[in-house]
Amino acid sequence: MLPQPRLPRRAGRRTNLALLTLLAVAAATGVLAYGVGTPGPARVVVAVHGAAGLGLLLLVPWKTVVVRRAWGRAAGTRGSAALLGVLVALTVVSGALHVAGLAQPAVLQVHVGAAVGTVPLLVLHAWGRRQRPRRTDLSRRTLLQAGALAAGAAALWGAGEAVLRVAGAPGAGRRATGSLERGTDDPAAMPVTQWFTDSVPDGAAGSLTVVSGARVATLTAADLDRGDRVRAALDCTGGWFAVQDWAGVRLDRLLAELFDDDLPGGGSVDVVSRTGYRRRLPLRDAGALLLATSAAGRPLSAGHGAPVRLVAPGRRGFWWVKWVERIEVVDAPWWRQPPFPLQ
Ligand SMILES: Nc1nc2c(c(=O)[nH]1)N[C@H]1C(S)=C(S)[C@@H](COP(=O)(O)O)O[C@H]1N2
Ligand SMILES: [Mo]
Repeated sequence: MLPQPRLPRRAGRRTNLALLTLLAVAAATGVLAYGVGTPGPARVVVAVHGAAGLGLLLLVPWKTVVVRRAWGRAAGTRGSAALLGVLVALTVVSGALHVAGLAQPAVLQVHVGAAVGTVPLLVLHAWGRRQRPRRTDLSRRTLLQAGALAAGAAALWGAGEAVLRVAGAPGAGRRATGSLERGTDDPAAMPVTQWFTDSVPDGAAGSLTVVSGARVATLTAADLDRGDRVRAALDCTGGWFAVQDWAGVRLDRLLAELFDDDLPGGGSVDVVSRTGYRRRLPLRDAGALLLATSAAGRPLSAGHGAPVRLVAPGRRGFWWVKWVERIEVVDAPWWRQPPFPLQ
């Protein structure tokens, strides 16, 4: 029998709470990273996500002691605890590979898959070892330690970024969202991606129906070639982006023409695909949205949404509805929809 390491129980408790906090921050910023598309906020979210993940590494020496001490007593939960450890390690390693720009695009799917698998195991693991809050949790000493951990995590993240730059890793040129460039100004080289279970529809597209209240207009794709242009990045949560010159008609302009400027001040607009895939956006954003029929001067390909797709600058790719068949002005607020598409 090995002698028990003579550590105060508190040390293990603080390590575990710190790990739980970092994992919670990593999970929250991971979900948030899918939602943000504008460079400023995206940079912050992605940096905090990276630092939280790397911060886990700083706690490995302490966690090793905690695990060694508990291993003998935890026969019943060893299997799930070990699996949790493996999944967390896999999440961190695949995240680092993604950041380095290696093994794309599969490595980001591994990262997200392993992270999602971690959640139920972590909840069970932490619940089985739940702790009452203590007054010392907010002591000066604890706060200083938390600050030191945060500073260490930030330093590790900064060092990682510097190494990528010096090494000239493919990931050094990432966008603020973390995505890598693929197919800018060359739509044929841009990946064709669906969100979840959707697929490229076959058969010819019909007309486009635009609805506001009782009024209905029916258009063909040719009606949308108005020469409105925008240069914008399509940035997929799968980890790539491409900047294109998109052309078609601005949504505010089209709606004003069709409905003689008689539009509600608030409300939203539902953009629905031929496949049933849909997103709801605030009507006040219509001036920044484009119904695009071409990219880089060429008509859209079938995979990229022909004959017409939504271009939503500053929003992640899942907002850029392809194969648009119906546009409807509705009173409901834009957030009354699932936060991510369901198909
Ligand atoms: N109808 C429909 N539109 C869609 C999707 C989808 O699955 N179905 N996927 C979205 C996602 S997640 C992205 S990243 C872009 C990808 O566009 P691309 O295939 O032209 O590159 O389309 C968006 N529009
Ligand atoms: Mo995407």
